[in-house]
Amino acid sequence: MNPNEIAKRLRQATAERIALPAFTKTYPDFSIPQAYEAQSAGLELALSEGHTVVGYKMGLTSRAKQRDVNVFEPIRGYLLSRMEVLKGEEVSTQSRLHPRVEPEVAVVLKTRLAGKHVTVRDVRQALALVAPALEILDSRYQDFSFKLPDVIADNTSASGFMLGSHDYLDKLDELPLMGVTVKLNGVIVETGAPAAVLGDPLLSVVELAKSLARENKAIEPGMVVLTGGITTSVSFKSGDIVEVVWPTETLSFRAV
Ligand code: OOG
Ligand code: MG
Repeated sequence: MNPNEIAKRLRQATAERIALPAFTKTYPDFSIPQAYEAQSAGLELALSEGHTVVGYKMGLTSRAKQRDVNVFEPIRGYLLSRMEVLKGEEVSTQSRLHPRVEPEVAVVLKTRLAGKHVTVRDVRQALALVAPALEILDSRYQDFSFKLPDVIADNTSASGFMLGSHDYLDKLDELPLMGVTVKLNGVIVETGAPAAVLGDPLLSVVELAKSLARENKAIEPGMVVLTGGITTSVSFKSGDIVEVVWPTETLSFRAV
């Protein structure tokens, strides 16, 4: 399978809101390296359309998420500026296929983080901000059903993200066991803590740096990194009120 062709079909599925069957159904040999090539080709398409990269995301870094999609290996994707949803903004379901939301910890770096030998200490030194966050997912595949190469090619289902305004940089030791809940129309539907993400979400940043190093890329200063869903993702539809409740801040939106 040609990575450019895959990227184009995923782009079209996003634009026309028509879900695709997973590529691995037709091409069982679709490999992980080919999938990252397709992801890069998709990024090139986005850049050629004038979009800009504002960061990266890790996925499938918690057991809950791995079970969610039956894929048991962390993956990486990129974040575009247009994906950011500001606090108070509504989230469109019209422009998405089958959106879901999940609570995450986000970090912003002040210095470059590169190479395959990055440690948690390096990550701590590079941190500018540690923020409560949520991610909006939208798989471009039918029934949200895919295998590892499919979801990598599909930029790990990335569709949106919201960052809180609180900074947990001086609470790094407490962060792993800080509770978070997800409420749908006022009802708690998921509860979790950042420790679900590899024991400490900063380890997810280490994994990201290592994964990028394989492509001679780095996490650049100012970039946002989503460290991965803490709980199972929650589907939402137009009219729903979604709240991700952190100890000091609630991130919420109305879906329209
Ligand atoms: C795959 C994306 C995974 C995460 O945080 O684990 C992800 C999916 O669930 O569609 O973003
Ligand atoms: Mg996620």
